[in-house]
Amino acid sequence: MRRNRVIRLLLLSLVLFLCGYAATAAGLQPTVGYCRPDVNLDGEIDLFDLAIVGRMYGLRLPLGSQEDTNGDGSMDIFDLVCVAYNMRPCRCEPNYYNCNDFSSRFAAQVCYNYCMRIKGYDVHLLDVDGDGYVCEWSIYDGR
Ligand SMILES: [Ca+2]
Ligand SMILES: [Ca+2]
Ligand SMILES: [Ca+2]
Repeated sequence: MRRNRVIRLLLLSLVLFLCGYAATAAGLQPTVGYCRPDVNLDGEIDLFDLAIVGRMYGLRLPLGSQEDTNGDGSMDIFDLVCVAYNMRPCRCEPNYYNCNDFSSRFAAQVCYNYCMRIKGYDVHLLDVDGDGYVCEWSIYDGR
């Protein structure tokens, strides 16, 4: 009995896989292996996108809904992973933040490290003395 169930599940998986493959081949939106993490279409992948997925977690949606990152009609772990995996710690537009915009010095350091990697320089001017440590002069002593 259990063996039949396993075989049925395997067959179902194969059918779903082939459906996705056929849809892709036909130029339709694929149902698997697809990730559109900018849920609110604001050009950034951040906590706002994650919050939308979290709020709608477990819901069934019409196919192709904007909030559904992989277009499979349900808000589930795949949508959470899609957003979380692509999230950036902060924006790297020049001088967008000051030290007191971050919840902690550590958060500022994470942002600095990320933008240094992406842009190659201290876009927010968080490290005035250039020693690689941000917000040292700030009276705010983050955790
Ligand atoms: Ca977004
Ligand atoms: Ca989904
Ligand atoms: Ca410094």
